[in-house]
Amino acid sequence: MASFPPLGDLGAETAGLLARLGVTLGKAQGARPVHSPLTGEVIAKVPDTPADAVDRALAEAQDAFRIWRQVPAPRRGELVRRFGEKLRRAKADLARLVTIEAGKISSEGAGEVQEMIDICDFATGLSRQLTGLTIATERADHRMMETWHPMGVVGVISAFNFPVAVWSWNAALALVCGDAVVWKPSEKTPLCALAVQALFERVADGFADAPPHLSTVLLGGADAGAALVDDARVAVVSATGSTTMGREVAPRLASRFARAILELGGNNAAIVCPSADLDLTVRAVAFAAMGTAGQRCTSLRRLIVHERIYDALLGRLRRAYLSVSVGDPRAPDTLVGPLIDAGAFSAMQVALDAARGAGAVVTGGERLGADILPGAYYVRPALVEMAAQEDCVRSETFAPLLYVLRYSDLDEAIRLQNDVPQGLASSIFTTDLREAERFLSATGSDCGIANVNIGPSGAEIGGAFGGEKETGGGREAGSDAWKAYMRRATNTINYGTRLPLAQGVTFEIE
Ligand code: UN1
Repeated sequence: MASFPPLGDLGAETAGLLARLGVTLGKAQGARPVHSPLTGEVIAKVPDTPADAVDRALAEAQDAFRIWRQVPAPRRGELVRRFGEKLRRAKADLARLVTIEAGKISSEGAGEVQEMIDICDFATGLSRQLTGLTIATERADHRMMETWHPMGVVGVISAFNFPVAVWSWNAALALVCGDAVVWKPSEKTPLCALAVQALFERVADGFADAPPHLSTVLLGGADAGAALVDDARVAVVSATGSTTMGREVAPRLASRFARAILELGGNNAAIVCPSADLDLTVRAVAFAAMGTAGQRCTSLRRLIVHERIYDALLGRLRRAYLSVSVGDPRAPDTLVGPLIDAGAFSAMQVALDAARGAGAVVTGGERLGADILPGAYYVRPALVEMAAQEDCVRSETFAPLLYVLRYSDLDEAIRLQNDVPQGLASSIFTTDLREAERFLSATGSDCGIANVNIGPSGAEIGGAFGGEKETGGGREAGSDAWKAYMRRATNTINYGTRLPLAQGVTFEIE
């Protein structure tokens, strides 16, 4: 049975965590209140970074970059390795802070910090593998190669739902690539950012090769993000958030030819085929759609089920939706914590009303515990069965709301899967090799992530993370995503005495 947290305890617990994590909060004027989604209460107040301090921070980050780019990459990797060690020691406290500030259940809070540790390990190894190609040249006595150089200051704009991991994907790579990092976290989760910054500073302070201001946090609303987007001193901006935010940011970055790494909205689907292992599918769908209270970019939002197994699967899913434990995310048996705030709750209700208006059959979706905690937004996840992929299904609602559609042949299912503006993550559940391979082929899923027999969420850091279309096209974390944090130079070297020109061009002067 669901339990809800008591009001009034969280401020003291947060203060204790912040002290252990090394954060001292200033008492600046106009301080911004930080609410915990667990109860809605104010757990701390943080100052916005004033405009003149933002300007100073960008100048200092540039100075840090100029020094850091000269430190050999494996030494840079050593700093990131030590930071990973620090995170291992701080994991329990930081994970708890993630739970209190972002509302994740305990195991997902811990998983998020683990994701930081994993990317630090990955980046440490990468620091010895920043390799360029040697390319055959068409000219005698020439050599052609690529060298990769640090890019500059990397601005990171992150969202509330992954308040620490997404920064770390960017920062760990940027740091081994020789860049300095300036972070504008979500105004909903500044405490997590301050804690990570405090941990990083303690490691960097004890590392002689690290200049000051290698990592900086800017607190505030859209203005602080705009400073990163518009300032010529910021070479790369990695922004995670809604497509609406991306539409603001992308043209401004393009207008100054800055490099953009965009990870925007998703509208992730799973196709369930007649041969699917239903036990596994039910578990995968439950985690992907209800986990993190539906507040992952990769959360499952659309389920496209073959008509032959529709009733069997939906019967099991309805039971899971009605019985899943919603409540205090710190309780060990809770699977679904609160939504981040009132705005998230009302967006979910608007989407549910639109679906009902289109004739949908809705299971769940109601608010829970409002009488005990009027400032917190717990909801029963909603299963929304629809006859067709109506317009309301085609936009992302950041809540535990799963639209269910029926299909009869795979072409139709793939068409439905791709027929949304977003292109982040996707899955197919099947034991039929042909169906699986078709889904992964050029005529299959059009997403940046396409999985077989696992849900669309919960990616490991070893692969490149991101998606196409309105998701923005950026890639972060593993594989060769590091290349976005460096600039490539193509070098051609003539070690002969003649000067042959490319393409056989002659240009003889006397
Ligand atoms: C996000 O929601 O912005 O694949 C990131 C996942 C996580 C990251 C999600 N590793 O669900």
